Amino acid sequence: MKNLKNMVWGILCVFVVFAFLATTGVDAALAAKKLEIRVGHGVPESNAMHQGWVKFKEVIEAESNGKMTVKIYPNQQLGGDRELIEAVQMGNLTMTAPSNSPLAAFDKEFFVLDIPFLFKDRADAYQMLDGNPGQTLLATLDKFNLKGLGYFENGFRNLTNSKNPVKSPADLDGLKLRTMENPVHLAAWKALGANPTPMAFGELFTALQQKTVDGQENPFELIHAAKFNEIQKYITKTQHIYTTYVMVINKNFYNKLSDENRAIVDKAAKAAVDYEREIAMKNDVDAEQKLVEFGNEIVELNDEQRNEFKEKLLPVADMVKEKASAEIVDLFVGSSK
Ligand code: TK8
Repeated sequence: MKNLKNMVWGILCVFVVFAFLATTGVDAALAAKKLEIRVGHGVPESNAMHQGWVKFKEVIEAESNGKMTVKIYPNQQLGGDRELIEAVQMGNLTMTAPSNSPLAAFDKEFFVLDIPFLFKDRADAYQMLDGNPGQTLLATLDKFNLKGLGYFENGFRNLTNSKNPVKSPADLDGLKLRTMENPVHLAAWKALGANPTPMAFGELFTALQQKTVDGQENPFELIHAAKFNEIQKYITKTQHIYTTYVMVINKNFYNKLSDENRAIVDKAAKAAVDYEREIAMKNDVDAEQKLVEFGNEIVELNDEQRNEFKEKLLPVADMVKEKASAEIVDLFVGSSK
Protein backbone atom coordinates (compact mmCIF):
# COMPACT_ATOMS: atom_id res chain seq x y z
CA MET A 1 0.00 0.00 0.00
CA LYS A 2 2.81 2.44 0.97
CA ASN A 3 4.74 1.55 -2.18
CA LEU A 4 1.68 1.95 -4.31
CA LYS A 5 1.01 5.31 -2.72
CA ASN A 6 4.59 6.45 -3.34
CA MET A 7 4.40 5.25 -6.88
CA VAL A 8 1.19 7.16 -7.57
CA TRP A 9 2.67 10.33 -6.04
CA GLY A 10 5.79 9.73 -8.16
CA ILE A 11 3.75 9.49 -11.32
CA LEU A 12 1.88 12.63 -10.33
CA CYS A 13 5.15 14.53 -9.83
CA VAL A 14 6.49 13.42 -13.20
CA PHE A 15 3.19 14.47 -14.69
CA VAL A 16 3.40 17.90 -13.09
CA VAL A 17 6.94 18.38 -14.46
CA PHE A 18 5.79 17.36 -17.94
CA ALA A 19 2.78 19.64 -17.69
CA PHE A 20 5.16 22.47 -16.78
CA LEU A 21 7.50 21.68 -19.69
CA ALA A 22 4.53 21.49 -22.01
CA THR A 23 3.21 24.87 -20.97
CA THR A 24 6.62 26.45 -21.47
CA GLY A 25 7.13 24.71 -24.80
CA VAL A 26 5.77 25.12 -28.30
CA ASP A 27 2.35 23.84 -27.38
CA ALA A 28 2.01 26.45 -24.67
CA ALA A 29 -1.20 27.96 -25.95
CA LEU A 30 -2.92 24.61 -26.35
CA ALA A 31 -1.75 23.12 -23.05
CA ALA A 32 -2.74 26.21 -21.12
CA LYS A 33 -6.26 25.80 -22.40
CA LYS A 34 -6.65 22.34 -20.85
CA LEU A 35 -7.28 22.30 -17.15
CA GLU A 36 -7.03 19.10 -15.16
CA ILE A 37 -8.86 18.72 -11.85
CA ARG A 38 -7.25 15.97 -9.76
CA VAL A 39 -9.50 14.42 -7.12
CA GLY A 40 -8.46 12.04 -4.33
CA HIS A 41 -10.79 10.27 -1.91
CA GLY A 42 -10.84 7.51 0.66
CA VAL A 43 -13.57 5.01 -0.20
CA PRO A 44 -14.05 2.01 -2.51
CA GLU A 45 -15.38 2.62 -6.04
CA SER A 46 -18.67 0.88 -5.23
CA ASN A 47 -19.43 3.64 -2.72
CA ALA A 48 -21.91 6.45 -3.41
CA MET A 49 -19.24 9.10 -2.85
CA HIS A 50 -17.15 7.70 -5.69
CA GLN A 51 -20.24 7.70 -7.91
CA GLY A 52 -20.74 11.33 -6.96
CA TRP A 53 -17.26 12.18 -8.22
CA VAL A 54 -17.92 10.26 -11.43
CA LYS A 55 -21.00 12.46 -11.93
CA PHE A 56 -18.86 15.54 -11.20
CA LYS A 57 -16.38 14.44 -13.88
CA GLU A 58 -19.15 13.85 -16.45
CA VAL A 59 -20.68 17.28 -15.93
CA ILE A 60 -17.32 19.11 -15.97
CA GLU A 61 -16.12 17.40 -19.13
CA ALA A 62 -19.43 17.76 -20.98
CA GLU A 63 -20.07 21.38 -20.01
CA SER A 64 -16.52 22.50 -20.81
CA ASN A 65 -16.39 20.53 -24.06
CA GLY A 66 -13.39 18.66 -22.72
CA LYS A 67 -11.39 21.81 -21.92
CA MET A 68 -11.53 20.83 -18.26
CA THR A 69 -10.88 17.22 -17.34
CA VAL A 70 -11.20 15.32 -14.06
CA LYS A 71 -8.97 12.50 -12.86
CA ILE A 72 -10.19 10.57 -9.80
CA TYR A 73 -7.85 8.68 -7.44
CA PRO A 74 -10.17 6.56 -5.25
CA ASN A 75 -9.73 4.25 -2.28
CA GLN A 76 -6.92 6.09 -0.45
CA GLN A 77 -4.47 5.68 -3.34
CA LEU A 78 -3.14 9.10 -2.34
CA GLY A 79 -3.70 8.73 1.41
CA GLY A 80 -6.41 9.07 4.02
CA ASP A 81 -8.60 12.08 4.81
CA ARG A 82 -5.91 13.98 6.70
CA GLU A 83 -3.26 13.63 3.98
CA LEU A 84 -5.78 14.43 1.26
CA ILE A 85 -6.88 17.65 2.99
CA GLU A 86 -3.23 18.71 3.34
CA ALA A 87 -2.55 17.93 -0.32
CA VAL A 88 -5.50 20.10 -1.42
CA GLN A 89 -4.40 22.93 0.90
CA MET A 90 -0.94 22.86 -0.66
CA GLY A 91 -2.27 22.56 -4.19
CA ASN A 92 -0.70 19.16 -4.90
CA LEU A 93 -4.21 17.87 -5.39
CA THR A 94 -7.18 19.94 -6.60
CA MET A 95 -10.11 18.44 -4.70
CA THR A 96 -11.17 15.93 -2.07
CA ALA A 97 -14.15 15.15 0.16
CA PRO A 98 -13.13 14.13 3.71
CA SER A 99 -15.58 13.16 6.40
CA ASN A 100 -16.40 16.29 8.39
CA SER A 101 -14.82 14.93 11.60
CA PRO A 102 -11.18 14.78 10.42
CA LEU A 103 -11.70 18.18 8.74
CA ALA A 104 -12.34 19.67 12.21
CA ALA A 105 -8.62 19.20 12.97
CA PHE A 106 -7.99 21.89 10.31
CA ASP A 107 -11.02 24.13 10.85
CA LYS A 108 -12.41 23.86 14.37
CA GLU A 109 -15.79 25.29 13.36
CA PHE A 110 -16.51 21.85 11.89
CA PHE A 111 -16.64 20.40 15.40
CA VAL A 112 -20.23 21.63 15.43
CA LEU A 113 -21.18 18.65 13.25
CA ASP A 114 -19.79 16.30 15.92
CA ILE A 115 -22.63 17.06 18.34
CA PRO A 116 -24.33 13.68 18.82
CA PHE A 117 -27.88 13.38 17.47
CA LEU A 118 -27.59 16.87 15.88
CA PHE A 119 -29.87 16.05 12.92
CA LYS A 120 -33.08 14.16 13.53
CA ASP A 121 -33.22 12.72 10.03
CA ARG A 122 -31.83 13.12 6.52
CA ALA A 123 -34.24 15.88 5.53
CA ASP A 124 -33.15 17.85 8.58
CA ALA A 125 -29.48 17.33 7.67
CA TYR A 126 -30.00 18.48 4.06
CA GLN A 127 -31.99 21.51 5.15
CA MET A 128 -29.35 22.64 7.64
CA LEU A 129 -26.32 21.84 5.48
CA ASP A 130 -27.68 23.35 2.25
CA GLY A 131 -29.18 26.32 4.09
CA ASN A 132 -27.55 29.23 5.89
CA PRO A 133 -25.90 27.18 8.71
CA GLY A 134 -24.07 24.82 6.35
CA GLN A 135 -23.14 27.53 3.87
CA THR A 136 -21.78 29.79 6.62
CA LEU A 137 -19.75 26.85 7.88
CA LEU A 138 -18.30 26.19 4.40
CA ALA A 139 -17.24 29.83 4.15
CA THR A 140 -15.04 29.41 7.25
CA LEU A 141 -12.75 27.13 5.20
CA ASP A 142 -11.53 30.20 3.36
CA LYS A 143 -8.84 30.87 6.02
CA PHE A 144 -7.39 27.44 5.36
CA ASN A 145 -6.88 27.90 1.64
CA LEU A 146 -9.90 25.75 0.90
CA LYS A 147 -13.20 26.50 -0.72
CA GLY A 148 -16.14 24.28 0.30
CA LEU A 149 -18.50 23.42 -2.54
CA GLY A 150 -21.09 21.20 -0.88
CA TYR A 151 -21.93 18.22 1.26
CA PHE A 152 -21.99 14.65 -0.02
CA GLU A 153 -23.68 12.12 2.24
CA ASN A 154 -21.65 9.58 4.20
CA GLY A 155 -24.61 8.82 6.46
CA PHE A 156 -25.91 7.95 9.90
CA ARG A 157 -23.35 5.90 11.76
CA ASN A 158 -23.91 2.54 13.42
CA LEU A 159 -21.74 0.65 15.87
CA THR A 160 -20.23 -2.73 14.96
CA ASN A 161 -18.23 -5.08 17.20
CA SER A 162 -16.97 -8.62 17.43
CA LYS A 163 -17.75 -9.23 21.10
CA ASN A 164 -21.41 -8.88 22.06
CA PRO A 165 -24.76 -7.38 21.05
CA VAL A 166 -24.65 -3.81 22.40
CA LYS A 167 -28.04 -2.65 23.71
CA SER A 168 -27.00 -0.09 26.30
CA PRO A 169 -23.88 1.89 27.26
CA ALA A 170 -23.23 -0.77 29.94
CA ASP A 171 -22.49 -3.26 27.14
CA LEU A 172 -19.65 -1.02 25.95
CA ASP A 173 -17.65 -1.45 29.14
CA GLY A 174 -13.99 -1.80 28.16
CA LEU A 175 -14.79 -2.39 24.49
CA LYS A 176 -11.86 -1.23 22.33
CA LEU A 177 -13.31 1.03 19.64
CA ARG A 178 -11.77 2.82 16.71
CA THR A 179 -12.96 6.40 16.26
CA MET A 180 -12.23 8.88 13.51
CA GLU A 181 -9.30 11.18 14.25
CA ASN A 182 -11.32 13.69 16.26
CA PRO A 183 -11.12 14.50 20.00
CA VAL A 184 -14.89 14.98 20.35
CA HIS A 185 -15.54 11.44 19.13
CA LEU A 186 -12.90 10.15 21.49
CA ALA A 187 -14.56 11.95 24.42
CA ALA A 188 -18.02 10.75 23.38
CA TRP A 189 -17.08 7.08 23.42
CA LYS A 190 -15.22 7.51 26.69
CA ALA A 191 -18.36 9.08 28.18
CA LEU A 192 -20.25 5.98 27.08
CA GLY A 193 -17.79 3.70 28.87
CA ALA A 194 -15.87 2.31 25.89
CA ASN A 195 -12.10 2.30 25.40
CA PRO A 196 -11.70 4.35 22.19
CA THR A 197 -8.64 4.96 20.04
CA PRO A 198 -8.42 7.30 17.02
CA MET A 199 -7.21 5.81 13.76
CA ALA A 200 -7.20 6.57 10.02
CA PHE A 201 -9.85 4.72 8.05
CA GLY A 202 -7.20 2.97 5.94
CA GLU A 203 -5.80 1.13 8.95
CA LEU A 204 -9.14 0.01 10.25
CA PHE A 205 -9.74 -3.32 8.51
CA THR A 206 -6.39 -4.72 9.62
CA ALA A 207 -6.89 -3.38 13.16
CA LEU A 208 -10.26 -5.15 13.39
CA GLN A 209 -8.84 -8.31 11.87
CA GLN A 210 -5.88 -8.41 14.24
CA LYS A 211 -8.15 -7.51 17.17
CA THR A 212 -6.23 -4.33 17.95
CA VAL A 213 -9.75 -2.97 18.29
CA ASP A 214 -13.04 -4.82 18.94
CA GLY A 215 -15.29 -2.46 17.08
CA GLN A 216 -15.89 0.68 15.02
CA GLU A 217 -18.77 2.77 13.75
CA ASN A 218 -19.75 3.78 10.23
CA PRO A 219 -22.84 3.96 8.03
CA PHE A 220 -24.22 0.62 6.72
CA GLU A 221 -22.95 1.24 3.19
CA LEU A 222 -19.35 1.58 4.27
CA ILE A 223 -19.59 -1.27 6.80
CA HIS A 224 -20.58 -3.49 3.90
CA ALA A 225 -18.29 -2.02 1.21
CA ALA A 226 -15.24 -2.24 3.49
CA LYS A 227 -16.25 -5.79 4.52
CA PHE A 228 -16.14 -4.93 8.21
CA ASN A 229 -19.27 -7.05 8.68
CA GLU A 230 -17.31 -10.15 7.70
CA ILE A 231 -15.23 -9.80 10.85
CA GLN A 232 -17.77 -8.00 13.07
CA LYS A 233 -20.84 -10.04 13.92
CA TYR A 234 -22.79 -7.49 15.94
CA ILE A 235 -24.22 -4.25 14.67
CA THR A 236 -26.23 -1.76 16.74
CA LYS A 237 -28.37 0.75 14.89
CA THR A 238 -27.18 3.63 17.06
CA GLN A 239 -27.45 6.36 14.38
CA HIS A 240 -25.61 8.50 16.90
CA ILE A 241 -24.20 10.90 14.37
CA TYR A 242 -24.66 11.96 10.75
CA THR A 243 -21.41 12.22 8.81
CA THR A 244 -21.10 14.27 5.66
CA TYR A 245 -18.27 14.32 3.14
CA VAL A 246 -17.28 17.95 2.67
CA MET A 247 -16.42 18.66 -0.96
CA VAL A 248 -13.38 20.97 -0.94
CA ILE A 249 -11.26 22.54 -3.68
CA ASN A 250 -7.94 24.38 -3.47
CA LYS A 251 -8.93 28.02 -3.04
CA ASN A 252 -6.28 29.50 -5.33
CA PHE A 253 -7.21 27.08 -8.09
CA TYR A 254 -10.88 28.00 -7.71
CA ASN A 255 -10.25 31.75 -7.61
CA LYS A 256 -8.04 31.65 -10.68
CA LEU A 257 -10.69 29.95 -12.81
CA SER A 258 -12.41 32.08 -15.44
CA ASP A 259 -15.98 33.08 -14.50
CA GLU A 260 -17.25 30.62 -17.05
CA ASN A 261 -15.19 27.70 -15.71
CA ARG A 262 -16.03 28.57 -12.10
CA ALA A 263 -19.73 28.44 -12.96
CA ILE A 264 -19.21 25.00 -14.51
CA VAL A 265 -17.40 23.76 -11.38
CA ASP A 266 -20.23 25.08 -9.16
CA LYS A 267 -22.86 23.49 -11.36
CA ALA A 268 -21.03 20.14 -11.45
CA ALA A 269 -20.60 20.18 -7.66
CA LYS A 270 -24.31 20.73 -7.13
CA ALA A 271 -25.26 18.01 -9.63
CA ALA A 272 -22.79 15.60 -8.01
CA VAL A 273 -24.14 16.22 -4.49
CA ASP A 274 -27.77 15.70 -5.57
CA TYR A 275 -26.87 12.53 -7.44
CA GLU A 276 -24.65 11.15 -4.67
CA ARG A 277 -27.28 11.65 -1.97
CA GLU A 278 -29.84 9.65 -3.96
CA ILE A 279 -27.41 6.76 -4.29
CA ALA A 280 -26.25 6.98 -0.68
CA MET A 281 -29.84 6.84 0.55
CA LYS A 282 -30.61 3.80 -1.59
CA ASN A 283 -27.32 2.07 -0.71
CA ASP A 284 -27.98 2.56 3.01
CA VAL A 285 -31.21 0.55 2.74
CA ASP A 286 -29.68 -2.07 0.42
CA ALA A 287 -26.59 -2.49 2.59
CA GLU A 288 -28.66 -3.04 5.74
CA GLN A 289 -30.50 -5.82 3.91
CA LYS A 290 -27.21 -7.35 2.75
CA LEU A 291 -25.88 -7.32 6.32
CA VAL A 292 -28.98 -9.19 7.49
CA GLU A 293 -28.58 -11.69 4.65
CA PHE A 294 -24.91 -12.16 5.52
CA GLY A 295 -25.93 -13.19 9.02
CA ASN A 296 -24.94 -10.14 11.05
CA GLU A 297 -26.98 -9.63 14.18
CA ILE A 298 -28.55 -6.17 14.00
CA VAL A 299 -29.76 -4.65 17.28
CA GLU A 300 -32.53 -2.05 16.94
CA LEU A 301 -32.71 0.36 19.88
CA ASN A 302 -36.10 1.39 21.24
CA ASP A 303 -36.62 5.02 22.36
CA GLU A 304 -35.79 4.23 25.97
CA GLN A 305 -32.54 2.51 25.01
CA ARG A 306 -31.54 5.30 22.63
CA ASN A 307 -32.21 7.85 25.37
CA GLU A 308 -29.67 6.11 27.58
CA PHE A 309 -27.03 6.86 24.94
CA LYS A 310 -28.34 10.39 24.41
CA GLU A 311 -28.18 11.29 28.09
CA LYS A 312 -24.63 10.08 28.51
CA LEU A 313 -23.65 12.10 25.45
CA LEU A 314 -25.13 15.41 26.60
CA PRO A 315 -21.79 16.76 27.97
CA VAL A 316 -20.25 16.32 24.51
CA ALA A 317 -22.21 19.32 23.22
CA ASP A 318 -20.47 21.47 25.85
CA MET A 319 -17.11 20.25 24.64
CA VAL A 320 -18.05 21.31 21.10
CA LYS A 321 -18.99 24.76 22.39
CA GLU A 322 -15.43 25.20 23.67
CA LYS A 323 -14.06 24.51 20.20
CA ALA A 324 -16.43 25.95 17.61
CA SER A 325 -17.56 29.59 17.80
CA ALA A 326 -20.85 30.51 19.47
CA GLU A 327 -22.02 32.01 16.18
CA ILE A 328 -21.66 28.73 14.29
CA VAL A 329 -23.06 26.58 17.12
CA ASP A 330 -26.11 28.87 17.37
CA LEU A 331 -26.77 28.51 13.65
CA PHE A 332 -27.06 24.74 14.09
CA VAL A 333 -28.63 24.39 17.53
CA GLY A 334 -29.95 27.90 18.20
CA SER A 335 -33.45 28.81 19.27
CA SER A 336 -34.62 28.84 15.66
CA LYS A 337 -34.31 25.04 15.65
C1 TK8 B 1 -13.08 7.62 4.30
C2 TK8 B 1 -13.56 8.08 5.67
C3 TK8 B 1 -14.72 7.28 6.18
C4 TK8 B 1 -15.19 7.71 7.57
C5 TK8 B 1 -14.31 7.06 8.64
O1 TK8 B 1 -11.99 8.39 3.85
O2 TK8 B 1 -13.12 7.39 8.70
O3 TK8 B 1 -14.80 6.23 9.40
O4 TK8 B 1 -16.53 7.38 7.79
O5 TK8 B 1 -15.79 7.41 5.29
O6 TK8 B 1 -13.92 9.46 5.61
